[in-house]
Amino acid sequence: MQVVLKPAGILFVLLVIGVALWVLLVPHGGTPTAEPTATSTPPPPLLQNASLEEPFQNARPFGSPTSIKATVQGEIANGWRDNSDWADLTVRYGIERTNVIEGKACQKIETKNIGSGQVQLVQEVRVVPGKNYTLSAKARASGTATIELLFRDFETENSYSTKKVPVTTDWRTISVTFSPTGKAGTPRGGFLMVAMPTKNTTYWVDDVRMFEDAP
Ligand SMILES: [Ca+2]
Repeated sequence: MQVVLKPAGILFVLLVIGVALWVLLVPHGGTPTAEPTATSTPPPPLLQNASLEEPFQNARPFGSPTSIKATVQGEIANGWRDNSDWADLTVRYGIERTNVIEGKACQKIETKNIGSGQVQLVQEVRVVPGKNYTLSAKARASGTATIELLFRDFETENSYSTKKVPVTTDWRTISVTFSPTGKAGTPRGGFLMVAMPTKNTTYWVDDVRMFEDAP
C-alpha cells in the first residue's frame, strides 16, 4: 500500500520530528540538580589552649640554671610557657577572670624590676616551609606599652613577621602573617608574644591563634 502524504500530513510529520528533536537535543530547565558545594571547613588551630583558659600551672624558667637571670613566678595557662629566663627582670604570671575578651579566663603578665630584655610567652609549634600562616592575639596593658608577635625558628634563630604594636588599657587585636623557609619537617619554632616593658607594666593576653592560610 502506498502512503501518500498530503501537504498537511507532511507538515504534521515535520512537526512531530521537530518536537522529538527538541525533546532529545535541547537542554531543559526543571528541577535543578544540586551541584556539590565546596564546604569551607575552617583550618584547625595550631596552638593549644588558644583562649588561655584554666587550668594554669606553675610558671618556671626554662633556661640553663647557670644562665637564668629573670625571676619567673606565678601561674601560666596550660600549653604555654615562659621564655624570659635570660632577661634581667621579674615576671609574675596569673589568672585573670574578670576583664576577659574570650572564654572565662586569660593570661595576666605583671612585669617589674626592669633591667634589660623582654618577657616572652611561648608555645612551640611545627610549621611547613613555604606555607602561609596567620598569627593573631588580643592584648591590653595597664598603660601605654608595646608588644610584639612573632614566630621564631628555634634551630636557626630566624624570626618571622615581627610586628611591634602599641597596646593600651582597651583590648585590641594584633595580627601578622608569615611564610617560613627551611627544609621539610622544619622549622620547629615558637609562637611568641613579646612584651617590652620600660617600666612596671601589667599585660593581659587572650585569644591567641595561629592558622595555616587557605591556598
Ligand atoms: Ca580566654
